[in-house]
Amino acid sequence: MTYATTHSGTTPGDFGRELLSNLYYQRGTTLESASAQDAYHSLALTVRNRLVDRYIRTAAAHYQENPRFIYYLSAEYMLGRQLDQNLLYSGTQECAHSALAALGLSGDELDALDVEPGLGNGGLGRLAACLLDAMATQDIPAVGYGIRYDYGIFQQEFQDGAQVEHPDDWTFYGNPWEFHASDDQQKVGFYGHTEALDGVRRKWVPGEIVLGEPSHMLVPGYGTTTVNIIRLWKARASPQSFNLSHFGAGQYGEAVEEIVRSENISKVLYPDDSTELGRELRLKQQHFLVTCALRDIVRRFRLCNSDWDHFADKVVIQLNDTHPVMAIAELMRMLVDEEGLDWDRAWSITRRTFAYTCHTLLPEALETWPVELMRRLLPRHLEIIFLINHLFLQEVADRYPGDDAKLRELSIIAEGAEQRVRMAHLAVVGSSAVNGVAELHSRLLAATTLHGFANLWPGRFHNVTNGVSPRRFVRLANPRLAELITERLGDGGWLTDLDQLSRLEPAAADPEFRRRWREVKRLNREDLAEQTLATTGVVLDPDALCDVMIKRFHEYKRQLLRVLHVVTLYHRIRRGEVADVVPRSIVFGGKAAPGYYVAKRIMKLANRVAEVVNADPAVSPYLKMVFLPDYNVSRAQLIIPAADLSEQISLAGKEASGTSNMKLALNGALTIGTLDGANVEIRDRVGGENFFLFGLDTAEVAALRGRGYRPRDHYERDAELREVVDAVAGWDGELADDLMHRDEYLTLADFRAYVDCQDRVARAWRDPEDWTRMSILNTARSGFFSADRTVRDYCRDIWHVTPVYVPR
Ligand code: NBX
Repeated sequence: MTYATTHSGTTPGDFGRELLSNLYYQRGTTLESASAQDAYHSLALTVRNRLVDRYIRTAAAHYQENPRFIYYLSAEYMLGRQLDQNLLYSGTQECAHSALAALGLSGDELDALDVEPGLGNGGLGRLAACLLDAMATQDIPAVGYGIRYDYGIFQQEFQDGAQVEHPDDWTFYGNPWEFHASDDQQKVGFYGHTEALDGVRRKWVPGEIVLGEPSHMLVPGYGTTTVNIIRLWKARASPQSFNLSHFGAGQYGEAVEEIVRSENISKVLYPDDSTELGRELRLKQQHFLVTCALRDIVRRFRLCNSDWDHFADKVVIQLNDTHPVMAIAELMRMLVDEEGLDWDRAWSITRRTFAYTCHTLLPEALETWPVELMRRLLPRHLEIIFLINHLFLQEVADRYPGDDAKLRELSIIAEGAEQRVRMAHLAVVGSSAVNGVAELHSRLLAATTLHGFANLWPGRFHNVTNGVSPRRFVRLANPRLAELITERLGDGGWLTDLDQLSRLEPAAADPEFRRRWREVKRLNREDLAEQTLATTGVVLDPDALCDVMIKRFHEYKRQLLRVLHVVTLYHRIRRGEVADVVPRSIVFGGKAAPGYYVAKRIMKLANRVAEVVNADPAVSPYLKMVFLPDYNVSRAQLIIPAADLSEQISLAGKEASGTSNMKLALNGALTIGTLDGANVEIRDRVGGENFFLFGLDTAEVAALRGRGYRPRDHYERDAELREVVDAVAGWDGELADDLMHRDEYLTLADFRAYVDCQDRVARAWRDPEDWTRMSILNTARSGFFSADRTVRDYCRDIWHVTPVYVPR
């Protein structure tokens, strides 16, 4: 076998024979009697087999080199579908295609059975997946740790325009991509009490033990031999938990009660919802993840090392937001209580081991846990956190003598009616590096949200601008564009060296290249139109400007502003004022947290407006609007290649980075956006003349709030806005009322600038040659937004990890 990525060296004959063998021995059937699931699983196993050999070699090379490893801890991963990825990364796309055809199997039909593991909410989870992809591609020794939720992010459906959530039982037919390793089970304690040992050492006697059972999926690098893994933990009750005597007495519910309680821990992914925090099960999940991961990390460390003083040289643990931050207390507990290290030595190891990424600026999104809940659930961890805090506050007091306000500001424990543990503070205190996810975000973090810490430890604060996988979001999502780029650049090297896209710049001036670029976009819009028709019944015009807003529903992201503009266009068209109107397809995608009342109302409004717009024959030639249900990674791969315009319209200072902005720009969409998150860096790179900028910046937002913001003034001053808000009032009085009187996210303040900017977009669209030129330049200048660059930045500034090359 050979392991080159684009050509596996396998023939279709070999591939077909292996598929038949898997059908026979793994599924116990034959081609004649195989179900579609049988065929799909056998195909998946055949592809997976191509990666196993590379994985074994990777593990051997890592064992031999004993390198410094990056362990990525994240409660969420949005991996996307595995079949398309693994066919590409194993270089078997073409031979699988031929083999399936020869066997009379439909590749498309089997592809449709590949279920995407939706183990995350949005950007944070997808970033984790992109970083794993980039680490493997750059031969960085890494393991991702997460939770194997039985139910991923809910599936979204609309009933009367309202979001309805359905459970996502993603492994219902089994998951051919994972390997179970019940031998590596870990025990995780909860509740109980603590007892004195010597000095600061104490013994935790848990009141309940749950087992963590790992399975892993392969994370192949592209164009290299390395295959890393992501290890996901599932909660299992011990075999003794089944209560036989209850069962014998016919009490079936009671018989399995303990099993259910234990196994609920990994039952379901929490939909991000700031209003619903404080739930015991969520804290249990976090502790479960970090305990299993840390024990596994220590097990791996001990394979090649024995001295704790080398731990922080061999292990770096990246905390993806605050969700895994309990790991800091758990590592201290292991080192002090179990291993008998003295506190200072344990603290030095711990602090050097961890690094923390923050993904927000919203103070309300910073996670805190009630002290009383933690005392009950994790009594020893709480004691440790109090001791960490005590020692930390002494340091603060030395630095700011007599400054009680400083102590209150920085303390890990928030005082109030109810004491709470501030997880972000614990993260900063217990880590050697803290980073934001875009330049503006990192700057604002240090200036506002974590200001006090940045003053205390300026050297600890970094920026690492997010990036996305060009393999998934260009090569897999947009094969037509990838082919055109490869043809122009001579080879596919750009897929692992995205800066090479800059060599496309001269092509922007080449009319023939522009024609082909447009042709690719047009075909992609046709694909989107076809899928849209099939899933929603809405007919899109593949020649219309494809105007896309895809992201989680949140007020700060201002989907409402997008809707206000659509209503503006609707009114203009109805009045016959079409001078500045070009045919547009408005495409929405995104889920709202089930408990997020306002986001759900905005969503319903969007669906209502779509209904009105699409039903009006006078408007249809100019405007169509569709809300594609159940936005996920696979849907993203369909929508992004078709997009001409990327809506990145959050209120300045609210979006940490955004990553759909990067995916869309890379695929040649022009951005209409505010100076927020990574939009700033996108604009710097693609050039202000190729970017539609509008709206208040962070300084203007602060100034406006300082003066006292009165949304009603905008309503009264702007007749067109008045008409729009009045129309909204007819559909949803509560939303209109909020806009007029509160408008927390300054939607009305940015309305005029946004609508005028959209008029500039329309005028630009009227010149296809110039639009195409700008589109090509957006792609050519977006190489910086590769997750490979992000990983290199982490390696250089934070991880200090170097590649280990795995022989072919
Ligand atoms: O992380 C997102 C930010 O909003 C984006 O600006 C950023 O680009 C992205 C990657 O850095 N945050 C995010 O997706 N958060 C969550 O999904 C989330 C999940 C659970 C939770 C809180 C937030 N409890």
